[in-house]
Order: sequence, then structure tokens, then C-alpha cells
Amino acid sequence: MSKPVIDLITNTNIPTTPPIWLMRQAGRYLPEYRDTRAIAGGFLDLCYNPKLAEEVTLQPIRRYGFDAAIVFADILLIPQAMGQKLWFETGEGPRLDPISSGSSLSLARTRAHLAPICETLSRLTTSLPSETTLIGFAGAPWTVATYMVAGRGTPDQAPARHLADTNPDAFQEIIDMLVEATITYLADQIAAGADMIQIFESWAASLRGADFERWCVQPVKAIIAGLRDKGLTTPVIGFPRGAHGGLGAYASTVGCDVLALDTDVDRQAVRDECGADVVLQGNLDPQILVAGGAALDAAVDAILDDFKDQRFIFNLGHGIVPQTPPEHVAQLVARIRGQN
Ligand code: 1CP
Repeated sequence: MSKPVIDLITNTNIPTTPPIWLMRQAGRYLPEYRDTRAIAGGFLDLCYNPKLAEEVTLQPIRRYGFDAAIVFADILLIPQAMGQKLWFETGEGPRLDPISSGSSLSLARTRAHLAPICETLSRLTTSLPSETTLIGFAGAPWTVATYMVAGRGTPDQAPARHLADTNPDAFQEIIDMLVEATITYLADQIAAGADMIQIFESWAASLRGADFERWCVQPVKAIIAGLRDKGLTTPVIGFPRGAHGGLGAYASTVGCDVLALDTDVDRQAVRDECGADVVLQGNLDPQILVAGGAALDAAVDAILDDFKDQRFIFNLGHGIVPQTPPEHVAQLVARIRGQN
């Protein structure tokens, strides 16, 4: 059977109903996810357990029939695979032993370390409905490096910016190692069965001008080129969250097939700027999904109207938040599919 998301990318037809999936669609807003995570022990145990990671990837597909499933994993597994210590503080988020160069990192064991994620993907190729697109992913090097240098999530990415400004050679070394590890990891995900790849640049907003070009654009361009050099034509979704202007140029320079838009993007401007060649994805505000009701219906209708003449994948502008009522997600899907 054909897959609506892949058909959209490979054909030029515009379907009457756009395909839909949601960033962070597997997660804490679902009671069945919380149950499975408790069985696994912790978040990282869940990521490295192919059977349970498969289960949580399938949970939102069973509930809502999304057109795509994203493998359950995290962007910070790559630094861990390179030898950096990683743990999750309950209720707070990721923690890593901070680094200021690549000297303590190694690429020797990344494939073996990340093999369980590829096993999750390979299991999903048989358990997912045949029409559901399977998405693999990685973080973009800049975004991943912001966590590696700071040792945690930061509001302004100041530690990574400081290292890039004061010791660009050391920072470049970290970025180059991430590019190489990410090409290998994504190629392995594709070999295991991923139909499509998303590259999350969640912290693009902290860089401008030449810094944005050097640390955000060039590394993602190198990753996509690295995949193409291996003969892999798998579609890639770029997501430069908070990038200031120039989204059309970003998409054409990095060479992504789909451009994911964050909540703050002006949809009409980006549609005009990108033209018909790039498939767009996005950009419902996750907070409107928490609100539900008439506000949700109106926001969905506005997006459908703005993109009615455009190849488009419905998604959020950032990940689902844990306080989202699951029934609001059902309302969203029904609205898009014209059932309410
Ligand atoms: O169960 C839990 O309590 C852990 C919460 C959680 C989950 C469900 C984390 C910790 N990661 C994930 C899974 C995850 N992360 C997925 C797969 C599932 C899906 O989308 O359905 C994906 C694609 C990610 C990607 C990810 N991790 C990003 C990029 C997207 C984004 O949200 O901007 C980032 C920045 C991370 C780091 C991370 N991992 C977890 C948290 C809480 C964070 C953010 C930390 C911070 O900066 O505050």
C-alpha cells in the first residue's frame, strides 16, 4: 500500500486532506506511555529497549491513526554514544558532563552503541500499518553541541556560543565529529527501515548571520550531502526552529525535501518565499492543543486555509507538551480529516 506522506513528497499532487503527525507524539501526555516508561525503569532504559521503544512509538498510531510514526529515541543519544556521560534528572531534563573540545570523544563505538535504536526501527517496519511512514531522526550538530558544552538545556545557549566565539577550532572539532557520527547513524537508521528523516535544529534562534551559516547551515548541509553520497535518496525534513528569515534559502542550501515551520513563522510569507518545490510542515501552536475547543478548531482551519494550495504535512510548531489532554489530539485529527 502507498504511504500518503511519501507520496506527497515524490508527487506534485496536492491531496484534499494533508497527512498529519505530531512532534513528540509519543510521550508523557499519554497514560499508556507513562505506564511503559515505568516498566522500562527510566527514560534512557526505554530508549535502549527495542521492544518497549517500539511499543511507545506505536501507541499514538493506535490511538489516532497518524500518517507517520517517529522512532522513540532522543537527540542526546549521539553524545552518549561518543563517550559523554548522559543522565536524566527526574522532572528537570537532560544532564551531561560538560566538554569544551572533542578530545574526550570517540567515534569508534557509536554504531554499536546506537544499534538498539536501529533494532527498534527494524521491528517497526513489520508492526506499523503499511500506509504509515516511519521517521528516523537526529539532532542537528549545533543543537546537540549546545547540550554537550553546557551539560544541560539552556535558555540562550550561552556556553556553546562562548566556546564558538573564543575557541572556534575546538568547537569546530566537536561539530565535525557530530557531522560524521550523524551521517553514519542516519544511514544506519535508513538501512534499518526509516522511510524519512527529520533533523531537529531546535536552537537555531541563538545564531545570526555568519554564525548561523557556519554552525547551523553548513553542518546540516554536510549531513544531507553525506547521505546522498552514499546513494541514499530518503527524504529529509529540516527544522531550523526560530531561524530568523531566509527559510527558503535554508531549505535550498541544506538540501532538505521538507521544511518544518515553528509556531512563530509567518505562514504566508514563507509559502511565497519557498515556492512550490519545497513541502512545508507545521505549525500549530502546542499551547492551542492544550486549550482545545473552538480555539483549536479555528487555528486548525486557518492553517488548512493558508496551505490549501501547497504540498503540506500538518504538524505542530514544536513538540506536544505533557499537559495536553489526549482528547484534544483526537479533536485535531478529526478536524483535519473533515470529521467534525
Ligand atoms: O519521559 C520523559 O520524561 C522524557 C521526556 C522526553 C521524551 C519523550 C525526552 C527528554 N525526550 C523524549 C523523546 C524525544 N525527544 C523524541 C521522540 C519521540 C517523539 O517525538 O514522539 C524526539 C524526536 C526528541 C527530540 C529532542 N530531544 C529534541 C528536539 C526536539 C525539540 O523538542 O526541540 C530535544 C531538544 C531533545 C532534548 C531533550 N530530551 C528530553 C528533554 C526534556 C529534552 C529538552 C531539554 C531542554 O532543552 O530543556
